[in-house]
Amino acid sequence: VERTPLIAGNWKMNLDHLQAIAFVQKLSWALKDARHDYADVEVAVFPPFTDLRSVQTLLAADKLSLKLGAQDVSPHESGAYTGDISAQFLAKLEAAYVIVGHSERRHGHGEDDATVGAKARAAAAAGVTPVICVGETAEDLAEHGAAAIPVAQLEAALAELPKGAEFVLAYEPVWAIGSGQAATPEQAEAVARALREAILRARGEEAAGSTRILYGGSVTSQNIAGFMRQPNVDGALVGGASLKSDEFSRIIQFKK
Ligand code: G2H
Repeated sequence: VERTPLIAGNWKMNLDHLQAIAFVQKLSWALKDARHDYADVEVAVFPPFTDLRSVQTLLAADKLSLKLGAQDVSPHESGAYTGDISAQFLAKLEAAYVIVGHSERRHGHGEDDATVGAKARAAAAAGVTPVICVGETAEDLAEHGAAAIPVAQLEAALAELPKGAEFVLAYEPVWAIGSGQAATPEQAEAVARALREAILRARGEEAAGSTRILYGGSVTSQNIAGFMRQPNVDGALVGGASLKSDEFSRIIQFKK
């Protein structure tokens, strides 16, 4: 099966809307220069909520096929949920993707598997593809090995997500996030393979063949190619290195 690689830039809580406009303009110039080098790669940026409208306007005016994503979403449709953002609002802003269950939300905001699953379901219902994040901590790794916790997190999320709903999976070992210590391509591949087998069990052959599995955790232009060479790794969720337009455009132009 051919899966279009996805390179996703998770800005986290960086770049206000004015900085975002300047950044996306710089990125689009860099990508226009490099156009032929990444024709078969899908690229998405995930700015803070307050930037989405500005970035959407820029992207709509641009001929580039940069996609827009959000970093989180409410599990609820609408109503008395102070501070929440509805998936329908994201859909109206033409957000193609939304990250759910990033470890910084699981650990910093107490999000459990059921909440992550409910967020994925709300996103899918609004037509926004959830990017479901899973990953083990250093303690999990020592105790259970690499794949057990990510697979359990995936299965719990899929229990909430209707059959047939499209999703992207991001494997982000917590020990590799923002640490400068990325997993090796072989480590990423081993867990990605286990995750694809779990998709096969839960969703069948078509979903297992078509679902993209990203690696995330200290991805840079120096290590991207090694991940992209792995048969079960279909892209990357990039944090720190997505905040520099030159570096991010080098990542997008990875050469296997
Ligand atoms: C993992 C990743 C992006 P970084 O959180 O989701 O961040 O590339 O900074 O490790």
